[in-house]
Amino acid sequence: MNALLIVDVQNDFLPGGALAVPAGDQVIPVINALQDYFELVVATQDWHPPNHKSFASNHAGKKPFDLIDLNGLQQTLWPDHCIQGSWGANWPAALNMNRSEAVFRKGTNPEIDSYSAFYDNGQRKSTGLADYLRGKKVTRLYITGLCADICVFFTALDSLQEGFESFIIEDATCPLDAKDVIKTNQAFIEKGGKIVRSEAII
Ligand code: VGL
Ligand code: ZN
Repeated sequence: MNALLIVDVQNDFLPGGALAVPAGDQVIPVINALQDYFELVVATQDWHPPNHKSFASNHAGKKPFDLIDLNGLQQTLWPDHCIQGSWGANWPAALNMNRSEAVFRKGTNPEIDSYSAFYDNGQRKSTGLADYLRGKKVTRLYITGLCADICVFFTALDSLQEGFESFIIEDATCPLDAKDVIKTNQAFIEKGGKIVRSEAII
């Protein structure tokens, strides 16, 4: 069984949002079109409390994109984004969310960030996504969304580790940093992942 995963397609990651991905809105029509080709669609939502320690604003003297040690893990500091219940955390109006059978929220613990849809950044706590997918007899996971070089990438690595045949649909993702995504895609391929384009599915 194949499943489509929509990672963090939220207002704050789109042009006009707090942590905007350049041209991030271009993934929306592609993701909308892809959903017709999957029996199961699932989404994730970055969902931070206002005191989340990945926010530069919660560290005196720090600014966005500074690096710190957060409870033993290297942490990039971000502008405040995807605050629980805010406009920025919400879905863009143009995204079809009717097909998503479940939404897995992540980044809720203020002490640790959570890029992957499966685990927090310390691999300490599971979101339950892997068991949910196994319960639905999913064997192949097709990953879309934002940002290609961060949450999509870490989700894709964990998907491989959880034993799913794992695909990133390249034109249904968009990077925060165009240089980084070349390296992250390469790392994904080296671990056995596959990069495809939506034309191969639609
Ligand atoms: C993300 C940075 C911080 C993402 C989430 O969805 O890629 N990036 N929080
Ligand atoms: Zn975040």
